[in-house]
Amino acid sequence: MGRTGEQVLRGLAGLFLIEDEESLSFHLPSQYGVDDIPLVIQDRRFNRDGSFDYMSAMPDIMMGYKGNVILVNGTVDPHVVLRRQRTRLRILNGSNSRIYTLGRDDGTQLLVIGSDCSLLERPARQRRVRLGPGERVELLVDLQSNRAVQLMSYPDPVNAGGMGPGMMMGGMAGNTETFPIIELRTMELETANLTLPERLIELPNWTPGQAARTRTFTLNMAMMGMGMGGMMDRRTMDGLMGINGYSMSKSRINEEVPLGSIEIWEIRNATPLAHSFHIHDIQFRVLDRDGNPPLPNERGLKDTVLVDPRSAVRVITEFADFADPTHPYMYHCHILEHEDAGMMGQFVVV
Ligand SMILES: [Cu+2]
Repeated sequence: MGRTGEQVLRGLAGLFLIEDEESLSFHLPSQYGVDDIPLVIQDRRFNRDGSFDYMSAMPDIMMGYKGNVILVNGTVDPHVVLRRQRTRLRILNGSNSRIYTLGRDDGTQLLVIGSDCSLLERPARQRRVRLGPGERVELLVDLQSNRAVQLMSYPDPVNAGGMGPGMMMGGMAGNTETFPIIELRTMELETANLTLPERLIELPNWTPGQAARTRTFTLNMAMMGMGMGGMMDRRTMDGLMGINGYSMSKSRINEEVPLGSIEIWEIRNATPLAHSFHIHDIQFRVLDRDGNPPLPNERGLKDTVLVDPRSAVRVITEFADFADPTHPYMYHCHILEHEDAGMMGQFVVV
């Protein structure tokens, strides 16, 4: 605890690929490493000797660690040679804090089939997919023979500016840059069946009317030296960062959730940075962002959701199992430096 950022930076990040009979029934590309490719996207800074630079300078903590080199599956300047017309990419943003705004450089829309924890109910086409730390997305990419495509990251339309003058470190410190993630090279491609079922899986459709209650989670940062200290409650705030005024403490259970209840969790972000809110134990559906419906790539089951500056996101879920009065689950910001600085809490299901 308190060292997750460094642990992940040094390699402790990966994927589980989970299938069941239903997901296999759609005959999506599934030959691992051939037309079913996991991509873990991370960013790093390097020292001159090639070791990772993990400076806990204040901007690294406040804004989250940002690197100036992109790694995909641990590889600098990555490419993959594809042999099939259609390939499935299972993408994890395994970065400590960077948000990616993914898109294809040839202007073709992304074909999204899955989110963090499930397939979508129906495939969706989107020009861009924003992915915060800890979030996942599954894409199908359709390719043409002998024509390479770059999967790119574009400037974040929502959270581009960082925290204003003095906090920007230049280069890729913000989310304002355009840069390649991975090059998808092709040769002569084996043709594939490019039809897709219009409907994929059925998801639980919890409605606000079923919710026993709404809990609110306000993300706090002590904006030191930035004239924004009034945003936190100094009577209760016991660390640099917290949720509802409390920094993470192993000796504090912040919430008790009754087993079997459906609840709305409303995450409020009054800070000038986007945060990536992650809940253990359950998988949720996103109800809305400031009252607006979520984007198609957020309509699957999820466990991590971006909460943009000065906005609120409501998620809904059912606490159906794994009750235990003593062993808690965590909820936290998935910007790992924020988590390590205390933007985390604990709940039990009883
Ligand atoms: Cu955060």
